[in-house]
Amino acid sequence: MSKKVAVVMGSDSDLDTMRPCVHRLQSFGIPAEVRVISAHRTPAAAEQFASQAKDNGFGVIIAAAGKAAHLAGVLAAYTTLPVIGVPIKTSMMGGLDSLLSMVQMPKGIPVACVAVDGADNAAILAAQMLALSDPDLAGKLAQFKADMAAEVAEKDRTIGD
Ligand code: RP5
Repeated sequence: MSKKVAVVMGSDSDLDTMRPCVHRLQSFGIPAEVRVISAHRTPAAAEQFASQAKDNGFGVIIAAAGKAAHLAGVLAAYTTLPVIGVPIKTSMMGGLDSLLSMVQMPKGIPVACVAVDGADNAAILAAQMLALSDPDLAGKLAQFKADMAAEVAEKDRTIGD
């Protein structure tokens, strides 16, 4: 079985956006643990979670937050695990505030940031990271890409019908 992926979000209001992430991880058979931890409202919990994540069996952390979206960066500060950030869409410029808060990390503490509301891609990227040391998962990812390509090819074939 592959390592666990943590899907951490800054608020339960992020959950609907992040459901596709959890479902995608499940579709690959990756155990996911969903948490609500805020960089600002529960900073001690953020530190504790990230500091212990590796020892607790996690391989990747996915962190979703909106507005002053510091969660991914704060978690990354306390772990050597890869952290994938998902900026959540807001009423401010479609979530550009979240994106910039997440992606503009200082040198030395990277966050791999996907698109605004890019929950599905965060799961796929996490799977690709875990697949480096998990041949079974690598096979599932190869099949996933082949299925996707076949779907597009079928649309290409039938679009003019
Ligand atoms: C962020 O602020 C959360 O990640 C969420 O996207 C946003 C709003 O949070 P709530 O005020 O709805 O709890 O911390």
